[in-house]
Amino acid sequence: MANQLLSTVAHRDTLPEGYTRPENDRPQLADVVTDSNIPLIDLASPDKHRVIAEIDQACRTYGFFQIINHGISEELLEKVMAVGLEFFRLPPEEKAKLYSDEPSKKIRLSTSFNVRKETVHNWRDYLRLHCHPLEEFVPDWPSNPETFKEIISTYCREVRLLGLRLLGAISLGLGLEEDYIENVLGEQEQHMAVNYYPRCPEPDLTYGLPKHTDPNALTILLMDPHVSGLQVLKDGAQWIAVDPRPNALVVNLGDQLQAVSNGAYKSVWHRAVVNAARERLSVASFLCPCNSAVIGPADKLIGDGDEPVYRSYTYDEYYKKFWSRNLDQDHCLELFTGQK
Ligand SMILES: O=C(O)CCC(=O)C(=O)O
Repeated sequence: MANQLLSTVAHRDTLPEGYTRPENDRPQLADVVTDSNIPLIDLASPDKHRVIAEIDQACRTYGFFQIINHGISEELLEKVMAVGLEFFRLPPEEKAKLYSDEPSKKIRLSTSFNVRKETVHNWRDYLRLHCHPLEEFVPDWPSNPETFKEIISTYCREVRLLGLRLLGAISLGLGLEEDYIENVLGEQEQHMAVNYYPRCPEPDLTYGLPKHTDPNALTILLMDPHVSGLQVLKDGAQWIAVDPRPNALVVNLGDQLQAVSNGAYKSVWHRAVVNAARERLSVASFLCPCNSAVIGPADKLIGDGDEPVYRSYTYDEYYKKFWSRNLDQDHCLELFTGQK
């Protein structure tokens, strides 16, 4: 129900019922560190081989990296953030028109992750949009704020081109043909989550989003330039904060690239924590294989005695399995190990 949206009510000094995590599952914010080695890759560098090598290294070690000089203008990034915030500040009756807690709906304003299934909620509202092909979906996107459709569709177009370019570099880094991954993933869908995390009275007790990996191929995240919140798990043990850098985008690998790379690349565990003083917005763009794409380790990567870690499956099978579970359960890809 739309009255579950966090962005429509004022919050006082304690968490409402249903948001407090059990003691053994809290963010332990004092244990989170910053890491000055988080890979930062300049996509405009004239040394293309070096860019590919840096991306390869980042995918093997961290499973994510930040990019600068990616070709999307500062002005557009600012407009996307501004129109996103404007959307969440609309009056409740306007937002209620788009509310749904049905995960299969292609355009929906919702809250937490999967309110129908989960036992503890997350401190997040989100607008979920399907974005490709744009002509098919844009007519049903919010028409309030008035500039929303134009700004977000321009961003979607640019972010898709950027994503395809990155997939080419990732293929080359794996020693595959430049178009290998793009061909495997087929005519990719593109989804967007505009995440809004209101100020939270007790950020130590809850999450904006609990630890999860992304089920898709590649995620490009535009973060609020002023408020931190994204944290990633390094070496399976240490949470590190990914502080925003001006005009940078964060790229993280999803489960499908871990499968294609036969486990050489990591689909990184990440989470969003919330903040007592500031609201925060992030815009995640997901490149997703087409439903019928058959995913599995690339043949070239399982020669020379390397056994396939994952069996082949269709993305449709994977995506249904992902949404039938809780976000923070074990890695969904673990259910797809075995022979090709
Ligand atoms: O808000 C963030 O920093 C993370 C968002 C995210 O992980 C997601 O939308 O899947």
